[in-house]
Amino acid sequence: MSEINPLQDTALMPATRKFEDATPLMEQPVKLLEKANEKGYLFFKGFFARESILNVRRAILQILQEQGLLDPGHPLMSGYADLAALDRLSEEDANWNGVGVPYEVYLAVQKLESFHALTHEPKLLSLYEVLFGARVIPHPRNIARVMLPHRFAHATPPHQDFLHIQGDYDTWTCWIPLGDVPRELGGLSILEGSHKAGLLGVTGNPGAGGLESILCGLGCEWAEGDYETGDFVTFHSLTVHKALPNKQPGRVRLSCDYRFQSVAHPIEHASLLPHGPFSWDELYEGWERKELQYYWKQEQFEYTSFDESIRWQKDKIC
Ligand SMILES: O=C(O)CCC(=O)C(=O)O
Repeated sequence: MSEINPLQDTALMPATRKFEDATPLMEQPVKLLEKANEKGYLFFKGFFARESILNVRRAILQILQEQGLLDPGHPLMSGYADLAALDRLSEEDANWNGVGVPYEVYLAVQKLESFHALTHEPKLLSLYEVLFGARVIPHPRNIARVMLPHRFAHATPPHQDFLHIQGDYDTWTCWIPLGDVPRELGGLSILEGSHKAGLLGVTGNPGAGGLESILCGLGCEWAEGDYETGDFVTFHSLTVHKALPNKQPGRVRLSCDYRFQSVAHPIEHASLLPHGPFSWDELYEGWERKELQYYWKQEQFEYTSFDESIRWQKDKIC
């Protein structure tokens, strides 16, 4: 008889429910906080102006096009990859530094002012100010997810961001799809209320981040939805989340992960570094808005150091 792997056994997997739109709570801060504390996440419909999201999408797709990775037979904005070109990539190139794209692509994306500027949208900062009851700082270490459908691609496994960011538990991730991301294109799914379980044990996984949280016996349900341009989801650093598999053949899934916290809370040094072996001076080349550069340097942070040991508590398997 084959042994049951509890991480893969669908009979043991939690049920799913649909995202509820938290937009009506934006005018009711107490209720917004209650919801955030109860569920560990908030989903907003149509929060961003479509054009500001589509500008970033367009800029990233142009980079992919310049690198010969898009199918010229489809309109640019539909984001269809050239599968033959992807097939020619070696595993090292296709998944450089674990980010799922070649080096040239990721560097060019990280240099985009529009990609970093989204974290400074006043409406977004105001929302986090309500959540934290304090002045807020967006981490500059922004991550672009350019999920190319190549043969080395893996959906992001269930995990808690605290494993990777550390610093303060009350750090929230903001996941913004760059364009419509229906479930079948691999939207982000959230394990409701999982932040209350504390830091979970992990095992290795080849998807983004390399770690999968062990979920047995949590009794939480997955929440998910079909994201449209302008929607986003935000969640606590202990809230478990995962990407659904991309089932749309040939299509690239684009999104960004940003992180926010109170300026008064501790931060881990790496949250102030670029995502990748780049320098800020290199990334800032050609930017117009000086106020988006080195903006965190005026803060007096309390720093924490990275604790590697929390990433390898494999003994906690259920
Ligand atoms: O977009 C993904 O696949 C992963 C995103 C993620 O894990 C995050 O935003 O923390």
